Amino acid sequence: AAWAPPAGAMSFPDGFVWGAATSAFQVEGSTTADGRGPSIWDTFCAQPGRIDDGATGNPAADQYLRWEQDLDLMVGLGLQAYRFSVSWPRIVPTGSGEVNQKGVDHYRRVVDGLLDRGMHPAITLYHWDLPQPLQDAGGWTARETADRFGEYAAVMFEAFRDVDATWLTINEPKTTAMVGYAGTEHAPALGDLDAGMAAVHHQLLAHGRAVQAFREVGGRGSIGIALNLMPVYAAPGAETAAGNLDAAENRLYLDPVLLGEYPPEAVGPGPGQLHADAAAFEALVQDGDLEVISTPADVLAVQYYGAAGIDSTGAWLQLFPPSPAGWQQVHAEGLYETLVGLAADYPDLPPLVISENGIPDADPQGQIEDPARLDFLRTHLQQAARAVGEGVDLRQYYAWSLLDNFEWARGMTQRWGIVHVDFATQERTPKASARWYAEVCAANAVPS
Ligand code: GBH
Repeated sequence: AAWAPPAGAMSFPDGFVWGAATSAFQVEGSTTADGRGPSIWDTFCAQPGRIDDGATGNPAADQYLRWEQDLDLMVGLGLQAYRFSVSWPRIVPTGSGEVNQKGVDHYRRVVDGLLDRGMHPAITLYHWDLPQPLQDAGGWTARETADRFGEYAAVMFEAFRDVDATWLTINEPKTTAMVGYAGTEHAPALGDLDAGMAAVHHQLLAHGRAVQAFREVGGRGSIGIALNLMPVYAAPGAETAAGNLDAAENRLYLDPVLLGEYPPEAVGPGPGQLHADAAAFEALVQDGDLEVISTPADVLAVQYYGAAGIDSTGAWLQLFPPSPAGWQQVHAEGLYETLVGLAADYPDLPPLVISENGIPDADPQGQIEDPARLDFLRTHLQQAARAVGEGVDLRQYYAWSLLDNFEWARGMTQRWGIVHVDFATQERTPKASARWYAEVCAANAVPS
């Protein structure tokens, strides 16, 4: 029989941390302020036709100027943590060399503002806004970019050595590699699968270098990578294809980080595999790289949006209801399966964080009453609680997103916030889901 939630509330363990997430390019605006250099997303947005409504990173949700008000907004909702990302081109405007102190100072104010309000900072170092000069030198196809990331990460760890933060190194290396390098929907839109495979390896290497730098600096708090995971469901007779797709979508990132090896099934000519040049991929991996990538981290951050289905030919199937984001198949139980599957498959699994989970508004014009989002959050949190009840060590949860914001190629036409933003005035209004989520934070439980 299908699992059903209990009649009463589902509690989370004492000390569980409740928050919401954003990323720099999606909310900050002020893209030339205080010495910020250009990023690949500034370049991409300037190319006609890339962004549905022609939006750019300016002003987005204007958080570079409105950060203090947004911190107060979160306090008002009873949030205990804020996951934001640091814009690399604010810290190192050319991607290498000189550090821009004004950029560091901005995030110092934000972090101190969080601490003053009793909130926990979760700081992502890379959420897709690569400094353009590094892209000009090959971007993530170039091994040197991992070195540059390690240097930038060390700058941040030094500057925030005193802070008990949750550091997340790279946000969704899969998306950058497969949508930005192999594909063309995201910057830098190379459309080259071999470039995508290089971007996989070099981002993971960058993650490992950052973990090493964190240990060398002796930073407080914890560190890990943020991976978007997707349970794969097989049509009858499609078990091999489903295993391949799981390797390509999930284990290609999990196994090197947690086990120090790449899954051989990820790349090949078969259904569900990445049809890339396996020998070329192997040639990227130098002696010692997998040891660096698997440097033990403190947390694994999971971003969960939905599930995938596949048939024996490798065709993707729509097995679950689509969200207003066409790519998203809503399947709350898949979150439970993902969490317990991680615990079962990886013996040295560190504590887990859900660093993103959410759904867009049904109405692209925006809405305050958002019953579908409330239902999405409720059912996913019930599945998270179910996994915790079975022994999964889950410590933190972040809704995506705190605010309506710049949704990449969808521009401002797809709204993911639990808080509505009127982009004409930048006025913030909590949606029904935010008011409900405030109850969750206060009770440390999902109400029945
Ligand atoms: C997250 O990625 C991101 O971390 C976050 O920044 C983003 O706002 C959020 O999702 C909502 O989208 O353009 O048709 O090629 C989730 C995984 C992978 C989903 C890339 C969208 C692009 C689809 N994303 N995918 S398409």
